[in-house]
Amino acid sequence: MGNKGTKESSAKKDKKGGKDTEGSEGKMEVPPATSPNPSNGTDKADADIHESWNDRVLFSSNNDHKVTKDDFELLAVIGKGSFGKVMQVKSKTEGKIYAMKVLRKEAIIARKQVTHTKAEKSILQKIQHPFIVKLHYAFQTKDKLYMILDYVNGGELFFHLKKEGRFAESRVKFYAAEITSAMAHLHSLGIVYRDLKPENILLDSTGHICITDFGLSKEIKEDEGTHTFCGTPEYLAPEVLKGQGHGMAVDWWSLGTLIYEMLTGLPPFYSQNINIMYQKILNGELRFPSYVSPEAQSLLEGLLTRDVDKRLGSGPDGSSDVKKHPFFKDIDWNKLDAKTLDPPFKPKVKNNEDLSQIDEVFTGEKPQDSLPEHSLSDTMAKDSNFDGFTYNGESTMDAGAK
Ligand code: FS9
Repeated sequence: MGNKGTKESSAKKDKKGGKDTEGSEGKMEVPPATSPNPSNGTDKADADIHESWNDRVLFSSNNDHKVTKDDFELLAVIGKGSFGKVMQVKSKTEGKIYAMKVLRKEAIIARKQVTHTKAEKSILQKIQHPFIVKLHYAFQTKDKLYMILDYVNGGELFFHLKKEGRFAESRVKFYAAEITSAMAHLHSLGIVYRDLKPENILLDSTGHICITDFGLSKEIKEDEGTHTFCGTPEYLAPEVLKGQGHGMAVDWWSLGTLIYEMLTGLPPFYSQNINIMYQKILNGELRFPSYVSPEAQSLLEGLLTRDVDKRLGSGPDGSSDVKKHPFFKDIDWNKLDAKTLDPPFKPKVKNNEDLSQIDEVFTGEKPQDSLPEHSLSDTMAKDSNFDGFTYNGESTMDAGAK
């Protein structure tokens, strides 16, 4: 299998250097309270990368062991971009399969994604949620940042949607509820996801939702300090297009577009022509095929309300307003979060190492942690970017692990 014949995965698009690739600047926005350094891409922010990165996020059986890249056997490439790549790896000490995201510091600095990279790491580190990917370890070498994440192998939700055209409403309800639960949790921590779209949502091997992509690295943005948008806009709220805000409500709008697309096969304001799509998002009429139930239509009218203050989910207790909507009336939210509701569809994967849902563009590639390690001291410019880093000639995580 793979993504052939469908809209390409964001990873594949990036590999091909397509312009309308990945969505925009960082996906996660940390509110000022938890983000002491909102000035993106500054030298100060660059310096912080190094200090805040190395972490054993969860404890392994051997608490004294410093985790390094040498603890992982590289199995396959599963995603690739100009910032780095994502590989399926196997822990030599635990025997467990993980996804290892490797990012080149140089590229992150050059594309001014330092703040977003750090936000992704610190947010993932904080979050424990059944439908959000878990970050197990973070470490670095002189040139690269590493994140060891759950390996999730049921395929992109997008891939399954394109294959099947559209989903039955009961199936949409299940996915929508799991995503709503994840958004509610993020919002409760003051985090706006900002990039809810089918490419960023995977299924795990049992068919539950797993949101894996938390910001950064899927660049395309020239400058993270501004909020211009370069990608395709179909899931963006009108206020984002107008540059008028990035509050929690943008996630409820995006959830609306996603639910609409799962129900009908296309986003609500879609056009192949990007300019027309912009206009439709700003002014287009919301219309439904007759097979969409009244409850679903009502939910979508609520979520796809252009006036931010009137949008479903924008109230003081926004998440519970969404959860209480009649569309979700038969969802037991406690059972949902406990993963005791039976997923409506089980991905055809044999086991945790099964790569059949991953695009062979990547899996055909020899896995190596290569991209020649440039010396960061090669140029003065790079040096100054890293001023203040606690780097001491041998990466803390690399020490003793040549
Ligand atoms: N288990 C399986 N697949 C995962 N994927 C979701 C993320 C995808 C990805 O990161 N693609 C990508 C990465 C870059 C980067 F620069 F970061 F390297 C650039 C462009 C695209 C890969 C497939 C996954 N994620 C966590 N666990 C997972």
